[in-house]
Amino acid sequence: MKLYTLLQLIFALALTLAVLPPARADNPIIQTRYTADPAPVIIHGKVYLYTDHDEDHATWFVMKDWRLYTSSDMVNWTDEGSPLSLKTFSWAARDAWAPQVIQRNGKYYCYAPMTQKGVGMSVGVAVSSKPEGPFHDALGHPLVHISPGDIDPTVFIDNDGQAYLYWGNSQLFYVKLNRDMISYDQKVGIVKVPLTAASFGKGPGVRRRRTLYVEGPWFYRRGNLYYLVYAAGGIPEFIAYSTSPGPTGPWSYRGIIMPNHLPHLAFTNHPGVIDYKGHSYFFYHNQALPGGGGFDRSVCVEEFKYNPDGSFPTILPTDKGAPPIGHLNPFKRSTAATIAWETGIHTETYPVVGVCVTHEETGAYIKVESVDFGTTGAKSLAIDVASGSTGSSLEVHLDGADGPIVGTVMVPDTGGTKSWKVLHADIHGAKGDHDLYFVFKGTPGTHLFHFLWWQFAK
Ligand code: FUB
Repeated sequence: MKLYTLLQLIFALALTLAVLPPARADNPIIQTRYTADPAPVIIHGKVYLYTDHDEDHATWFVMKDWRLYTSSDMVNWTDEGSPLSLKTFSWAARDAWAPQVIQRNGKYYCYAPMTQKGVGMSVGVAVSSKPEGPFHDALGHPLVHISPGDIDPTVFIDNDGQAYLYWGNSQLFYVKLNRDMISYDQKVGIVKVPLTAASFGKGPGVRRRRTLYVEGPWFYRRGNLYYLVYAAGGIPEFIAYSTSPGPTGPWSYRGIIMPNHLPHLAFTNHPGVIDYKGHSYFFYHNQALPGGGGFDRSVCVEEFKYNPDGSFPTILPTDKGAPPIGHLNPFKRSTAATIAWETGIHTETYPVVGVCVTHEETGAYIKVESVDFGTTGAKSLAIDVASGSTGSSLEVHLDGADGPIVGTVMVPDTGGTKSWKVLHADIHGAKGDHDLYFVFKGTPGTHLFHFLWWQFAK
């Protein structure tokens, strides 16, 4: 190749890299904590994603509270804190496992499994007047307990108003919930679903596994078809599904949705499926975050399309995740805990102010994806921070933590990390649609400042 042609090629490549949008890597969608067992639900036009929470450095399931994240664009997730925990249930000993929340009569009901003191796994129900909680134990005792496999409740209200709760590990049960959502039809009682190869696939036959069904059922209806999507096959688990013409069966095994033995998947998996703004989404968990493992898992999401007959395509885990389905409006106040991707930060809930970003060190950043500054652009930025030290700043970059800088807010000592102050900076060159990066700068090795919310002005 002639030197001239080679130079042309290098120049063309450099130009292409310069104009390419930044590579997206948004899975796992929550990076500030290990999260598992996603339970998404649409409330007030937003996706409310309830998860459980694996404690750091766990060598078994060490899970004490449930977490909530919300999004209206599928890429920026706002940490809403912990709406309930084991402390919500006086009878709970440990194991805050896979929950699901549903709305009825202006109230929100959270069904959650946990170990009942001296008994074993049981399913409780908590209620709140707000989806963000706090939730309160509705009964003071479990809603159901029938076997050691009483985990992973999934709840659904059918078109005729009848609500169903399915659950179970190795065995599958359901009850017909009464309209109060905290009791069930005692005449029907707890129904054990027959696990047959036709309904749930032929299993390995070892121990009790005559079918593929293991745990983590996710029950819903789409058109006239009822779906049970579940963790299957033993360890490592894949995700499979069955469908039925009615809410209580007969179920027909339909195949595998997400195989196992793929990079970053954990030995468990757990589905959550929703349709939102004309798109279909499949939530699951893996172990892809740094330090991750089978007991330090992370929730992910993929967009998919049902086949015309309502069957699922194969869905493979990606590190890209789902594309954005909207733009974030930077001229409306956003909490600092609204994050598409981050490195080096934590989120904490503080009395009075709520969830904020903490413990950020120099170089840490928050990425907020697909932010539309419009054609006139932003002229200034306001941030609410609390700091006990001097010499820190928050840099505002576009399209990369080292992308063009459009402003810097100097952060003085505000009187301590409980003393909140709104600070301003001029912004230059923030127009159009960009990924926004807040980069924390200050003395290396020290915690800089707490960051509560931000808002641009035109
Ligand atoms: O997270 C604890 C348990 O692991 C869940 O209840 C199961 O679905 C599995 O993901």
